[in-house]
Amino acid sequence: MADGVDPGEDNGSPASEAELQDEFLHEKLLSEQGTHPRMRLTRVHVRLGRRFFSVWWLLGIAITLAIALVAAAKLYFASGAGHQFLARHACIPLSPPVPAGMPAFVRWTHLLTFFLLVIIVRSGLQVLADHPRLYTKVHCTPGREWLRFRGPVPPDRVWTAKQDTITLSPLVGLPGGRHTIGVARHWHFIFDILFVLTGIVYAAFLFSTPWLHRLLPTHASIFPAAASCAVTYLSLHLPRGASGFFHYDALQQLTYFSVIFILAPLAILTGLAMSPALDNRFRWYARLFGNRQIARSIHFLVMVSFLAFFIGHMALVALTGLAPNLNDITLANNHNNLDGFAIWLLVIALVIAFNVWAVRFSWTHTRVLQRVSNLTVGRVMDLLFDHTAPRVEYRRRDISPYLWPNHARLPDSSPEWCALRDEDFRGYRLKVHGLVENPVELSLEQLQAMGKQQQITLHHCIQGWSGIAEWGGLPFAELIERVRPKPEAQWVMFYSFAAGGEGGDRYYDSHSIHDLRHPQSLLAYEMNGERLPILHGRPLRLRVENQLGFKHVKWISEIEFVHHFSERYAGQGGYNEDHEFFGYRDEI
Ligand SMILES: Nc1nc2c(c(=O)[nH]1)N[C@H]1C(S)=C(S)[C@@H](COP(=O)(O)O)O[C@H]1N2
Ligand SMILES: [Mo]
Repeated sequence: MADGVDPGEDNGSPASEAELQDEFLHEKLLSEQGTHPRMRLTRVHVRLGRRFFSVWWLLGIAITLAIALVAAAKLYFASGAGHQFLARHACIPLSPPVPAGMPAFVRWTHLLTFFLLVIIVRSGLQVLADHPRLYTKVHCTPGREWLRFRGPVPPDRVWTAKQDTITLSPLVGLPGGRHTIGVARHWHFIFDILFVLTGIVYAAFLFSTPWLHRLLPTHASIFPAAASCAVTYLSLHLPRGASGFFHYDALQQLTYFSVIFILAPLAILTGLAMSPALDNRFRWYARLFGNRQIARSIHFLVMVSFLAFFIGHMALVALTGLAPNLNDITLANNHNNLDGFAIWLLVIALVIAFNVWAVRFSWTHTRVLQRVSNLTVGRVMDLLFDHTAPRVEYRRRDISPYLWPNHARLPDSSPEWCALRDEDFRGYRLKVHGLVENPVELSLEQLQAMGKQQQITLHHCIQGWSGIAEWGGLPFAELIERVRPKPEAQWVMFYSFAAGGEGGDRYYDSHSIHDLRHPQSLLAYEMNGERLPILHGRPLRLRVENQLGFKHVKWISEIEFVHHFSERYAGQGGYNEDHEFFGYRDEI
């Protein structure tokens, strides 16, 4: 180790990569599965006012409503007024005729999108399971969520966000089995990139062919026509002349238009609105949706809409002529044979096989997945966010009434930290060493004397919750100036007094010097105008506002300047990167 200091010395020897993979597979997969509850539909509750209701009630209400709607539509359909309306506004066909047969780009992107969305939705559910609550306020106060997938937060003890996670069956979540947001995010983001690329290819073709006119509503008459379709469908009729998918009816056209031009972009835009780098640079962005948690809720509701669309779409494909419809979307003909059906079955089988493989691969080749993600998703983040120094600040009255505490372990199993705590951190010395000209050991008083900055900022946890707090501390740039990094120093390691997990290594993480020079990168010793609470990192913690929360090391014991983070421990950049396979940079 550089300068003869072994950052792992007080926590046993650093684990090798192979050991970590092993430990993860056998120990964690099996043990943690038992400690977090499995998601159950019976535990899903919505809040109305102050009370939470089971979603089964909602389902009951929805079914009742649907029956009432069908009854009303049937009455209207049979009435004179209904008759007139339906005659005046024909449901079919609105889209102009184009040469028969689906173009190849539609057929291929359609299949590909289906495949990609299966992965995106399954891994997205896995991400949601890591913080199974949805909010309308950016604060995430327990009890104020509008939807939750597990019981209330226990009021009588410290309850960390990590404890709050649930697990999913591998049938539902990718990878499923245990809570693992790190692995899920790799699938989610790699496939997001493929989804966006598919969308770009699709759009390029769409806008250069007459096919566009089948989707783009160009006349206001589409709305009464779509209403006419809705009455027809709701009264359990099929529009006359419904020839499957050669001629879109008005409602069909509007629905496809909405899925492609509203839902898909909204999924991407609300996904981006959860990024700390984006939110903390451009306040207006998350505000487009209200706030970051509303964006997260919309992101979830978009997924629900995709699922609802999928079900309705499949039902109508089947009802309006399964065989010709499937021929149309696969082979561009509407013959009445089973060729298209066979292809469709094959596609389903391939998608299932891929998912089975993906679940296995997630646990047998987790490092490979992480590396692929670092090389793709990481590069995209470089491109999008490398130059965005965070700068958004909130007002005092925006401060969250509650900030989730989050950690696997408090530092109270470190005798060193306990001794310091017992004498109120008077003997605390922050060691700053490694590739620097001027290694130092600084007391809290010395750190405070070096400068103080206060900032009210939004914290983004990788799990999904957020919160606003005021932080006071030393701008990291001041420390950089003091210790004078050598030219080869590019990264800085932060080591905590607290263990990262049940056994072994202490918590640590790394940041590029570039990020640490941002004006909002702080070594914080105050929170909300008071001494930093023990729960939130006393005596010293990090704030690096363009990065996710797990990179804000709490209870800092020492700081080491290195050439590259790969020189430490398993080499992925931090405790979570090594043990939980997180990305080494997470600005989204
Ligand atoms: N030492 C240590 N620091 C840590 C963690 C941890 O487990 N150990 N958790 C991180 C995570 S995941 C988050 S979201 C933030 C939470 O900070 P808070 O508890 O002050 O809200 O701390 C980060 N710092
Ligand atoms: Mo976190």
